[in-house]
Formats: sequence, structure tokens, C-alpha cells
Amino acid sequence: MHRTESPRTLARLAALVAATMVVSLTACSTTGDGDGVDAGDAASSSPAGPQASGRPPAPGPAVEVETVADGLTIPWDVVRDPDGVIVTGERGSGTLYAIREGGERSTVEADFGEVYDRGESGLMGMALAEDFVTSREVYTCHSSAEERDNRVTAWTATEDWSALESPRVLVDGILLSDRGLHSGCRILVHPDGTLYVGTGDAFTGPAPQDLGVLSGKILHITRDGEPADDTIGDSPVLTYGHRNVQGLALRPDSDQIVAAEHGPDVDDEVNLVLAGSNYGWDPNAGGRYDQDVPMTDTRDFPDAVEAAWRSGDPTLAPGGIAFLDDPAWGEWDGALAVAMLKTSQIVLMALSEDGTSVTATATILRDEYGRLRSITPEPGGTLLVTTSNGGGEDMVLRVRPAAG
Ligand SMILES: [Ca+2]
Repeated sequence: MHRTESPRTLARLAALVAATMVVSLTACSTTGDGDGVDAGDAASSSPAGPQASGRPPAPGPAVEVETVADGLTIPWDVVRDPDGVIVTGERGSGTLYAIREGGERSTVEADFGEVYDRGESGLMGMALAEDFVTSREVYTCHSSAEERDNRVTAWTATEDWSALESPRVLVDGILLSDRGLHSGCRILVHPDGTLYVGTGDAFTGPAPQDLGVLSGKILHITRDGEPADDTIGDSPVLTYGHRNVQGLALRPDSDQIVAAEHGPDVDDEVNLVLAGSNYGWDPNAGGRYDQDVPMTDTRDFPDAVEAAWRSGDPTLAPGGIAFLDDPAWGEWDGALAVAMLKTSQIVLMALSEDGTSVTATATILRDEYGRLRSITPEPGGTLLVTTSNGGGEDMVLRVRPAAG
């Protein structure tokens, strides 16, 4: 390999270096996405990629880890309210828990109906309204067994977090595959009060390039469920041509929205979200789902947006993302933190100022807590991180830069 100073090359070098660990851990993974239990991606072709030289990935800053909650089964997302109450929900059971300082835990009743819990689906993303202090408004994305779709719902949390009440459907009809594959579904609340929703392509060939379908998209809606003012036409679609968006984050002190999504057996991506853009995923083969196509197909779609970062081969399986936002993170303050499922780590990525490329990467929590699902920043620079190992073994962790 030729060494150059280009960010893309550095990123690919980092991916290659990371491959050693990937190879050693994929034996534990049952799917190509590193997600779900029957993703079926293993059926796609898997060309032999470049193997790692054996050099470990660059270690990131030292961190301290505290267990906030344990005994959970795939807590998909986690939020923290302004009083410090932490709320998480299990993907399969749809059970929500409120965890107070000191660890006291209680369930939060919410009538999701029957949650469709196959594959990668169930109760997924969760977010609090920007004005939660006064509105008590909470947003969820879940898979409905009755309606056979994925849907975004607004709720009102009781003062004591005993229940989510008064559900209001903001978006429904997001495709849900029978096997529950590629359902997304991540919610990001912007300081202006609008919601960004990352969806998956539901393992459906035509979906990502079909602007009339809400799957394989990033949606942008008001808190009433109406299209925001920068979407395509009168639809809630902000961007299209995505495979399975799992992470969304707003870069501090900027207007940059960043997304992360799973590749098939190559090329997970981190993308800068540009309204109206095509991100180049088109698995449509006469209606059939063909994954043997580029994650960003600039041959068929010359205007497709190139990824800011891609994993190359093999994939790392990104989940949630968050920006580090505290001087205690030192040189990594401002970096994007990407939770990795299959490769059991958080990869820190320093983004260029314009957000279109990654200039350096490092890893933390590597192979310490298993598969990592979601990252939520807290005031003061700490991160809440959920694990995704299943079987009642999962935790919500609090991660902070090590003192001194
Ligand atoms: Ca792409």
C-alpha cells in the first residue's frame, strides 16, 4: 500500500488495521450486518478482502466506565432527561425502563400494541423533545405487529416517568420486512424542534431509490409529523439511497448532520447529510434484492454523495453515533464516536471541518463489553452507551475520559 496524506487513505489504513480484530470477532457474529439474529446477509457474496497486517488499531484516550444498569436484553437506545433520569427500552420486549441516580429502576408503561420483534426490528430509536422540560414530549420508533410497519410516535411522559401517554403517530408506513431486516430506525431531535429519522431499506430492492417510499431514507419532519421545509417535494424524505441508517448526530457548533449506516459485506458508511441528495444505494434487481452492488454507486448515480468514511472490507457494523463535546476528551474533543456492533468497540473519527472526510481514527472500549449499540451524549461530556449482546446480559454504561 502506498502511504499518502489523504484522509481517505488514512481512513482506509485504519480500517485495514482494524481488520485483525474484526476477523477474530466475526466468529461470534451470526449475521453479515452484525445485527439481529436472522439478517440473511450471509447469503450475499463475500469476496476475500485485504487481510490485516496484525497491527492493532490506534488506541484512543483512556476512559473510565460506570455501569448505569444491567440485566437488560438489547436496550436499543437510551436518553437522559434534564433531571438526570435515564430511560432505555428493550428492542424485543418493548419494555421501557427509567433509571434514577443511584440505580433505582422502574418500568415505564407505554401501549405499543404488539411489537414486531423479529430480526432487527422491535422498539428502536428514542429521543426527547428539545423542550422536554416543559412539554414532556418523547419520540419513539418501533415495529408494529398489528400494522406491519415501522412508525414514529410522539408521547407525553408522566412527571414520574411511570408511563408514556397520549400517543400521536407522526410517521407510519415505513416498510417492515417479514424477517424484520433493515428497519433502521434512529431519531435525532434538532435544537429547532424538528426530527430527523433514519430508516432502513427493509431488505426491499426498489425502496432506497423510490421517493414514494419512506424506507432507505433519512426523513425530516416537524414535531407534528409534517414534512420539514427542506425535504423533497411534499414528502418527509430528506435524503435517499440509504441501506440501513443506524446513527444520526448533529455536529456541535455547526449545521452538519452526520449519519452512519451498515454496508452489506463491505463499506459501512459515515455520511454528511445534505438535503435532497442521493446516497447511491440501489439493490433493486427487477424487484429482487441484490446486495452485490456498491454502497455508493456513482456509475449509475453520478451525483450520489460519496461517504465521508467507509469501512472497506470487512464491515465493522456501526450503530449509534455521537460527537464528543468536552475539553476533557483532549485531542479527540469534537470527534465523532461510532458504536460498533460486530466489532465491539467505539471508533473515534476526527472529521474535516467541512464534514466530508475523516482525518484520523482511534478506538476505545475495544472488546471489553461486547457489541455496542447506541451512544447518547450527556451534559459534561460523558457518554451513555448501550450494549447489544442479548440474553439478559446487556448494560447501559457511562463512559468518561479518564481523569488526569
Ligand atoms: Ca452511500
